Amino acid sequence: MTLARSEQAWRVAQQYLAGGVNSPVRAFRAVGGTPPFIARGAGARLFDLDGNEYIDYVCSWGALIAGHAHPDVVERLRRAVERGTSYGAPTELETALARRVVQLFPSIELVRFVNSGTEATMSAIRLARAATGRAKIVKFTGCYHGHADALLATAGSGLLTLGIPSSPGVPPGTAADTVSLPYNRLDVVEGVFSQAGEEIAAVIVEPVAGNMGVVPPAEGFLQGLREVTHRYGALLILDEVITGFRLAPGGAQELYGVQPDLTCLGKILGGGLPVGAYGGRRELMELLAPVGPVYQAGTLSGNPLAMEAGLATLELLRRPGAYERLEALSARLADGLRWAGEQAGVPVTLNRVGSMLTPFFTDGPVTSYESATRADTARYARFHQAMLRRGVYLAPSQFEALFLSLAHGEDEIDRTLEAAEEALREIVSS
Ligand code: KE4
Repeated sequence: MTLARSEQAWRVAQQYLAGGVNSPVRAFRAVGGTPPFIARGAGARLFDLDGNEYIDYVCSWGALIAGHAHPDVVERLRRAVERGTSYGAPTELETALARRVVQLFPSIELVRFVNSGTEATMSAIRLARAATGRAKIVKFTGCYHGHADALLATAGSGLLTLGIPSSPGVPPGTAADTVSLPYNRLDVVEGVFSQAGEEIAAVIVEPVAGNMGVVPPAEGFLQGLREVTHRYGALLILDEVITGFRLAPGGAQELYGVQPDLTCLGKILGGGLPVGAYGGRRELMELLAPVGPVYQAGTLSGNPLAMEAGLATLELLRRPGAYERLEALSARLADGLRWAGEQAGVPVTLNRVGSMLTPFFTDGPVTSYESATRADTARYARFHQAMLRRGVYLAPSQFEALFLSLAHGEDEIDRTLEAAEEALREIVSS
């Protein structure tokens, strides 16, 4: 397998793009090696500039649940682009996709489309602060909600003490209002609310964490967040950018039966084109301009091409058996990876919820940020490289999720498990 053309493209990219990429994780720094430059995708496969073929488990970080270049998505986009690409004016397409979201998410009465998950969470937090008149936000360490300043904050020395910036460029004052708590620790959340509940505008949480690797919510955790936020007049924001439409048609809130005040969506919603959204009860959403005073806007928000790709993707998810297929294949992959780890004598803890999963290179359960970060990232890196050489494209970081699409079939799972058995045997001795 050669990566000669990707290596050349990588050299050129670094002359013009910061770090050669438009999002850091794509640079493969956590796993090493040259990132393959992709020429095209088809179904569950990616093809790089050198003609190497990969079974894709990144799926554009979860967005492509229908697989790459699905004919229905391509056809709708082809027809749409001939009518123009953006109008900056209302279209019925936006209404159609918003209506679909409202049908699928009972907690959402009104929707606002934006262009990324970051914009969705940033705007939802502004709305929560306006609705409550409070400033503090509670998030969870290891959860990622995009790169808005207020969310690039991590736990300060004490739990209640001011959040500290997790990136240069975030002013201490901005991070100060963000309290970052340990995921799955409802007791700690209760404690913080008992001390400062009246100051807290909202809790924002990934209902199934995907950004520390997959860490499911502990039994009662989400329900507990719902109860404590309600008790103190704070809002519950579920960041369903990953889980929305993936774990169930109505996302994690359908799966776990929790009704948030606001929901953030993205990825699948745009079918691979730039879309984010946030939504909730009418009384909250009508605080937004132009009805209310909370300002938020966007040149390309509700872009007709993105709306078409989202509508086509959600249509494909309505087909009978779609979620059952994702569940069955994901379960087989997870079981097979666990078995391969046991056979090779490599400790692997496999966390999975639906069609999002992570093999943690660690022994013992992974139920928190602390246990996730005990994983052997160097071993994951060797596994990633060994799988890439065998035509399997995994997330280039231990702390991400692997995603399946409707385009993955038995053959992809068989080939992935064959590659994993060989790769694990190879790394166990290194
Ligand atoms: P974007 O701004 O990247 O569209 O969405 C931010 C975001 C918000 N909420 C959750 C739960 C997310 O997972 C994300 C983005 N996810 C990452 C992958 N872990 C996107 C990949 C990347 O950063 O390149």
